[in-house]
Amino acid sequence: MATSTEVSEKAQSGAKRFIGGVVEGFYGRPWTMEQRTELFKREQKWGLNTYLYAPKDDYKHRMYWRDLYSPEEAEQLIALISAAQQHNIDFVYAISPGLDITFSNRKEVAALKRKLDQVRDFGCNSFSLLFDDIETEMCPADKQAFSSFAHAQVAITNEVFQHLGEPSTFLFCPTDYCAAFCTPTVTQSSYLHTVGDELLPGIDVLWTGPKVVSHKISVESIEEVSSILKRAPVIWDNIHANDYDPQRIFMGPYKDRPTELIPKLRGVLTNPNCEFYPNFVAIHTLATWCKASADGATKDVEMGDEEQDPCYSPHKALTLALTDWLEEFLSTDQLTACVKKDSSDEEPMQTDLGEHSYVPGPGENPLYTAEPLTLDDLKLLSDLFYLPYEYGPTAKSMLHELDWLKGHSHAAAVKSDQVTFHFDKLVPFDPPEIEARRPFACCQTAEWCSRARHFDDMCEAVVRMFNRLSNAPNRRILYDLYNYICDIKSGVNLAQAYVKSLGGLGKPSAQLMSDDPEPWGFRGGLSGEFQRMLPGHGNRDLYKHPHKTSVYCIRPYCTEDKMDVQRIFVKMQQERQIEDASMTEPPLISDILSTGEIPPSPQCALVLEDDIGPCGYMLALTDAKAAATSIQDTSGRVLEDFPSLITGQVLPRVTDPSPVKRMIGQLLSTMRSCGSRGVFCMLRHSDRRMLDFYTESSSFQPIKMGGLPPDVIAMGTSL
Ligand code: GDL
Repeated sequence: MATSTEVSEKAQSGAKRFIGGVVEGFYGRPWTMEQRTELFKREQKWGLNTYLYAPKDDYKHRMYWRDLYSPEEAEQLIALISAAQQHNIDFVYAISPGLDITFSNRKEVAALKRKLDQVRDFGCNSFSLLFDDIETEMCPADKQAFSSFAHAQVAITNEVFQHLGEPSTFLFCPTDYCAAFCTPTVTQSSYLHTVGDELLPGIDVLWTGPKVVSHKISVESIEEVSSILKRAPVIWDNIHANDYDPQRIFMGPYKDRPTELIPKLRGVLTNPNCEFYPNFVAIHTLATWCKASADGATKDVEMGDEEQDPCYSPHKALTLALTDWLEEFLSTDQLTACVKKDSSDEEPMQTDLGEHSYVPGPGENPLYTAEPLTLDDLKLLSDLFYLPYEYGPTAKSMLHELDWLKGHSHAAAVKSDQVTFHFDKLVPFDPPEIEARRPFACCQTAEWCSRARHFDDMCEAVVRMFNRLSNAPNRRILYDLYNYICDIKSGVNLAQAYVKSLGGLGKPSAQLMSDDPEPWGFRGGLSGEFQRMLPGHGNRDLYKHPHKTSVYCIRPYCTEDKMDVQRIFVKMQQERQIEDASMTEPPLISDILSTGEIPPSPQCALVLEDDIGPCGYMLALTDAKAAATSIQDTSGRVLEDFPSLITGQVLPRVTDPSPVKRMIGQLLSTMRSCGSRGVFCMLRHSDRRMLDFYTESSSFQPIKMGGLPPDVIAMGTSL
């Protein structure tokens, strides 16, 4: 492991060393002095060099920023600063006066100086002024004194910086600390221009990237902001912060920040999870990242991924971190001392009790022996609680499989007594003895059963991981993780029971079905209730596709549906005309199916219903010749290759693409079994959604067809 000197030498672009470390900058319970001291040890061991003290909910850091520290508090801070020095960590003391400071009042400036002087007397040499998360409107007195909010902040920051003798580390956090906060843009932000032009050059600026919690930070974005700030920023990285969501914690690797950034930055400080111990991965992988450079020793990444960083592999950094973390999980030393000393009500695991250790006699219960935690368990843990915008590979695969099992279960998506199914492949994936192991063989296909078993195995692995974690000797890490792993275990259990019920494996447990469930039957409390009532469960940006919350029914079309189908057809036509008023729509061959002029072929019409009523349809003609000659003159060859015709529409309220794709698949299957060689459809270019449904659900490709209006496209697929 490289030392902090090595890191700074590699990353150094000018005279100053690269700032690499941790900012305790989250909302909620601050870390304890003992945890911070532990942090300094780790930072030193892993080659990081800085700790920024900025706990949002520490009274004297923000709310009561003017108040001096009491003698007891002073004693603690002095010890902490000295511990940081012992471990070669630069202790940066931050203060957040922005909630209520009057910048133009000299007494306020004096109060700020007095407070920082006190901390300087504790032995601290590095400081920071933070103006994040505050009201941007100035009070009347300040409006009179300063031409803008940025001018007020910069004036006080420069004055304090000089008052403290221009410390070599002095950080300023702007109110517009990410691109998303800049009005109108980074390059046109007058706030940032003022900071860039007026802030003294010895002061560094904190920046969280494109957003508060930035998914990716690109080199271009940093070049852009640096040119306005007239200095390279220090990234305050919220990638592992979890103070905004009590159900999430992040244990994936530091990621999506190319190492090319290192020479363009003044430093990176990670503002991680509120829970101290689960930050092992966040900090360890950041340290690995900081050590990477163009000629670095970590230049050893796997090939094949287009987004490869030649100097840093998140996957390898994660494995390194988890391997070290496993050791800590398995260590009892700090724990037993700590638990025995601090708490009488928390029973540590039975360890070595020396002479008094109990040995069961013959016929007595054997002692409980815990299975040891494995590296795979930690990999799974990290996968389940990965990063804010990404789940780890196993979690992704579980979601994908559950989605597939839901979508391909005819018990769930289609009323199986009304629609006939045709499956191409009925190949069992597992040998018969494994097939018979768990009775998923039910109303589903062999592929469904095989995938359901695989899903069940993945769920079981989560439960085993939970059990081994709960038995791991290091209780401090476990207690920090406990709520999260309990929560995921319950979530996984629910999904597991649901898949079993889809597979026809009996009803869910009586507890789940009870009219008077236990409180864990309605998890999430009031906040959970609100979330469930919102469209998409209130989640906006985690998934590319909208959430699938509606229950849809796909059923055969009957003559009573004619009016509804016409209504949906006309409504969608009107929607397109609203978007493009100049558009006139000559009828297409397929329109006569929608308007009811020609009835669909038997078994070739489906209606989609949600809880409001009919919301979509798919209709088909196995032999389209009659319809084709009645309206447009298609070349004979098209109808030879694609004798059948399909059409359909769905209302905009259907945000989930899967029922539409399923209807298309169902009709294609029916036409195939009727002996058709191919199917074509005709669409207007403006009908993007249907175009996507056809191309995504089956291999529909554009085909040449004579006599089509310019805004119309014909597509076909062979069966
Ligand atoms: C923020 C806060 C930070 C908080 C984080 C994540 C900065 C500069 N400030 O905006 O205290 O922990 O979001 O919620 O990031």
